[in-house]
Amino acid sequence: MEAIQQLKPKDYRSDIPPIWCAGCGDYGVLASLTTALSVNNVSPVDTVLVSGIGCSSRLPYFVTTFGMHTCHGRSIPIATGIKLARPELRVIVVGGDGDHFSIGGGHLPHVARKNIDLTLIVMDNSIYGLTKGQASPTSRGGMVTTTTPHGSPDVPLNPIAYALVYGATFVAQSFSSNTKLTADLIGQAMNHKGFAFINVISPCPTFNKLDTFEYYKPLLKNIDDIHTDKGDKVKAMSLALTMGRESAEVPIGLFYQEKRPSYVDMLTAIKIKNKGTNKPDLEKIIDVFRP
Ligand SMILES: Cc1ncc(C[n+]2csc(CCOP(=O)(O)OP(=O)(O)O)c2C)c(N)n1
Ligand code: SF4
Repeated sequence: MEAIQQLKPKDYRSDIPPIWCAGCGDYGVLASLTTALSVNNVSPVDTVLVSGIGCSSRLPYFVTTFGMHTCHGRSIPIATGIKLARPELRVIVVGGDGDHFSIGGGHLPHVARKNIDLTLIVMDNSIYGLTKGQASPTSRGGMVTTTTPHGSPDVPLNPIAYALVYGATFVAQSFSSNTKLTADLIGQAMNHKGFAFINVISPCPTFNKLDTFEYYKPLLKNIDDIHTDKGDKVKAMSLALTMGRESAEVPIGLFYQEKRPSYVDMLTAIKIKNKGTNKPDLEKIIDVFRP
């Protein structure tokens, strides 16, 4: 990647102003992302932000990197294609809990277990914001929404446990107004080899009147105070299962990190091993998808 003169966070902001509601948690994620890009001296022209559809998925418009606003629930396969065709690019996926745990939920297990070199930032507001307040997979049991007028009968999905069980090699959680922690985690995730998942609890004050800033603030707990061995997956899972959002404490920080060859590393190793043999040439197969 080309070396660039260190840009300031504001230099990563495009001239398109966000159209999120006043007080939306997504502003904190945008601020954290531009800080992380600046601190890590990321070149905007070597970076692609890929999103699906949702309020949160508008984020690529507000940043000067390349961006793709794709289809609801399909940002992960599109981002995977970009990374395989252009492994030298940094690929960051952003979107909502609906995008990634509902319609796109089928992609998360596979991007995690294959350890594809992407950073996924979920802006988790436990509601469908863009479509005005339907229940999402992380909505609490009993929550009244436009699609659950009698209260949601469903058990909410646990994003951290989900990412851990499918083999993600970097799993973290943050809170949108804690921009210092969120920027730090995004930086670590971008520098991680393989698939990195960050669930950022990002309140939607317009349509979710339960999961508010005021509700969460007293519950948030720095995970480093109780969990220091980030390679201990059993402890990470136990924390994820016992400290959910409706419990007394909600841990934020890095839950788990593992070193495992990334998908791009594995493909490169196969290409080297098979060079000059009669095995199919992976480069030629991938070439079909290159512009
Ligand atoms: C295939 C398809 N199905 C449904 C929709 C309608 N739709 C757009 S965004 C959305 C959910 C948005 O919720 P989320 O992904 O959590 O993002 P948020 O708006 O809360 O940031 C839905 C159902 C769509 N655009 N495309
Ligand atoms: S509807 Fe909710 S998620 Fe969407 S911009 Fe407004 S506050 Fe944010």
